[in-house]
Amino acid sequence: MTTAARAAALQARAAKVAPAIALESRYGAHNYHPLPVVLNRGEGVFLFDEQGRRYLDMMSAYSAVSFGHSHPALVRALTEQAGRLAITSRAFHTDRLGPFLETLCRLTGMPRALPMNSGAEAVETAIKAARKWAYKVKRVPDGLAQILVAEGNFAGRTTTIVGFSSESQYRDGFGPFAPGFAHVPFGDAKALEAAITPHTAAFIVEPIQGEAGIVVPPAGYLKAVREICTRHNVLMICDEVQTGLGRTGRMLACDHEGVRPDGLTLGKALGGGLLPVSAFLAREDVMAQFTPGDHGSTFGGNPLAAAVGQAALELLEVEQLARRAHDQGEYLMAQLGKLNHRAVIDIRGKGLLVGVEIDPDFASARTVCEALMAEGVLSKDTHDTVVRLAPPLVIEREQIDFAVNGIDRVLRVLASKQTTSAEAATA
Ligand code: IF1
Repeated sequence: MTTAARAAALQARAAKVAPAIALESRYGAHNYHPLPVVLNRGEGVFLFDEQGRRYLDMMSAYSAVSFGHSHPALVRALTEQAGRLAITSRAFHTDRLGPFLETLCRLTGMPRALPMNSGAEAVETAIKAARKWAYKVKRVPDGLAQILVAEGNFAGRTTTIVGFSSESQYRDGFGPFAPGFAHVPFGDAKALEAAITPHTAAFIVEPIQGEAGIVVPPAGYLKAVREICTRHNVLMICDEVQTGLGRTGRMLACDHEGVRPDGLTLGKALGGGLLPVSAFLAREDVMAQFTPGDHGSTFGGNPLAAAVGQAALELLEVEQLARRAHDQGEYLMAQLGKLNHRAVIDIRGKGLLVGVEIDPDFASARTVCEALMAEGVLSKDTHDTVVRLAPPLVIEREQIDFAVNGIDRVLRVLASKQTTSAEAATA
């Protein structure tokens, strides 16, 4: 049975037992292929399904739930603010936005921040800022600004952004796409320098590529990119929507190499795992390109998002969660390193952003994730072969042990099934 047929059978079986899945299937667009589990409660690192089964969350909503599900301090910040003032638009000032922006700038070392909602909106904001800076400051001829992006990038799902994706599925059927983007190999500083022209406005790059399969560039890459961009007057814009806010063991993944980008996008965990909050941060002359009316968003910088964002940043700092992600990430990598399975062809990442690459001849990462679900561990595959392990930063060591033991059991069972079927085939 093909993977698709097996998945359909799994989905059909799940839909039979779960009305929620049947309703989703009947009334929703089928733009995702979720695991057949219906969650109805989250608490810390745990998620619970409708039957009360408990799961260890090892993907924290693609790193949006770094603080754990429904963190009490963040829920309190949300409910108190929601009861006082939630949405005002930016037509007026509020008492919440300024302090949030100040904290955001202080913790990232960037001078200015523009609040948005989704990560893609922060990236789109970065693109607009870079282009306008190129025309007004670098004096690139109008309409000719070019932005370099890395092969394997993932920066969101808008048509501009998927227009520069290297993943055909994210592009198919959605053209025509915006011009003005060119690809360079990820991790190759020389190729970046060779691609720069007088019209190059910026290089947008994830310090570690998430969706591409937790791809860590060679040591020194970010520093080399910084030097090249400075020398060629090209903006270095780091997309830290996935890697930022402590996830890789430092406040920003750029901090591992002491690199300060000219622009930075944040999202996901900035909303405390409770609501969408993102931001584009940049140096003064870049952010100065936005004058009143140039750019905006109905919900961007609303007092509810600012209050929750502020509480999330304070929690990150007070509980030293970046440090914790470093320490727990080292422990996770050490425990994974003890796995003795031929199916595991690579284990990579930084902090609590880890990918376990599975030999496709052994099983798909999706199959491993489905089996992990039965072990009480929820994770997500990326690019067919990589199991993503990105738990909440508040995870404890015994919970890491539980996840690694689950992976060990799953790989053992899958291996024994393979042996049995191989023996049957030769009998
Ligand atoms: C999906 C993963 C994918 C991002 C980076 C911007 C955005 C993302 C580095 C846009 C979003 C999400 C989107 C989600 C799956 C997930 C993801 F890497 F996190 F696992 F796709 F690669 N920059 N990543 O990772 O942020 O607009 O979604 O808030 O689209 O399926 P967004």
